[in-house]
Amino acid sequence: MSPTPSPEVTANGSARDREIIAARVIVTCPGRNFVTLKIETRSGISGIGDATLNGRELAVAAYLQEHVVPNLIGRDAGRIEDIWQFLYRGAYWRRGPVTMTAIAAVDMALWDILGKLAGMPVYQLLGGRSREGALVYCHANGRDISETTEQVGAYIEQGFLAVRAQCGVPGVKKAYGISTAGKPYEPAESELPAETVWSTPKYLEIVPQLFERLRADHGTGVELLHDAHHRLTPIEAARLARSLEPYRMFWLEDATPAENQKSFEIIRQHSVTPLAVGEVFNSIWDCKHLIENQLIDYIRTTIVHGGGITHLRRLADFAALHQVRTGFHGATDLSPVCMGAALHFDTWVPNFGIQEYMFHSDEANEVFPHDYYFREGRLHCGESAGHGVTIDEKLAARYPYAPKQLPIARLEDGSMWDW
Ligand code: CS2
Ligand code: MG
Repeated sequence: MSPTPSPEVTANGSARDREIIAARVIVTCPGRNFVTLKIETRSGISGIGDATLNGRELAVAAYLQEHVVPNLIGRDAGRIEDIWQFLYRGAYWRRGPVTMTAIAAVDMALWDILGKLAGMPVYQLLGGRSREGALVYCHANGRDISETTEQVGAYIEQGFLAVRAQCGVPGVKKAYGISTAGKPYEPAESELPAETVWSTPKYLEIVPQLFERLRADHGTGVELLHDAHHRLTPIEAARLARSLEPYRMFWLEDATPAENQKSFEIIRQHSVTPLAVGEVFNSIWDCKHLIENQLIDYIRTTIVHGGGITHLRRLADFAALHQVRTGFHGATDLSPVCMGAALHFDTWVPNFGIQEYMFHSDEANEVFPHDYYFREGRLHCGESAGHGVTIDEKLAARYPYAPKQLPIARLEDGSMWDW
């Protein structure tokens, strides 16, 4: 009879140390809803992963609670790849935002645990530093061009090297991306979707004027970005991209809905404005055609919605073959846990482009203590083992879930449109 193999003892402890003994889903609402998965191992080391899907938080929480957590208990937390394959191929109904966000939360927590077991920051586990800090962009917006250019100026003063600019659209009551006076921008404002009205002709009128003014006010040194937020048809997107060429955009984002990846060929035929897409994607299959035909310049799919570090590593390597760079989504509705994991990825990934950085509320930063920090236009991950973000569960419990959904958009004639 062959001797039972003794549990491997490796640099990251023994299989027994790494055995998953508990996992729990934490829903909290410090300023906005966040879902976090915490995985505990027999060694006492635990890790956390972000599982927040804006407006669908409880769908992911239930998926984790009912279909993932029971499958984790007893597994070796060091078998990150095998657990990813189990959760992806074992789901049968594979892919989709809920499933891939749940898998991402497990994956982030397991990389966090591995880092702690090995005594290394996650970027080191991935292959080490490729840069000192990740170039970030923040969000400037205003009810009109003057308010917006003023906010862009203020961010440049604060040391930002790249700024996304969105402004109100005359004749459109609630244009995308404009904060309500004095409050940070948070689109999921109501229990049921708020109805907004959209007009592409009015929008296409004002956007080139906005960026003409921004270049006139702030020169060519600052990187300028804009998010069309899935609102345009391909030919309208081509028109906007071409009209922005004189202002040298860093990127035009979500120019047209990307289910039909081929439609980006129309934009490419008409303009050299760089294109970014992918915050709503959840796997490499959503962007394979876009990347291999170089129809985009930046892929926005990030750790929390794209199946975690394990899948994003594959996606980023595939993108690198086609000279496409990363431009991770980083809105307030992705928790500081995702930001922490993303920054370790940004620090390692060779084809890094830029990282979105929308500021979390003070309450959120207190619930999720972290060691990343902003300096001279870049975000720097910390050197602590793991991804450098923790959760204060006592404090989290003080912020109960508050049902909120994202708005919808209709055209002026009432036709349903893309928000
Ligand atoms: C936006 C997001 O940051 C962005 O680029 O597209 O704020 C998006 O509207 C939200 O993440 C939706 O929850
Ligand atoms: Mg966007």
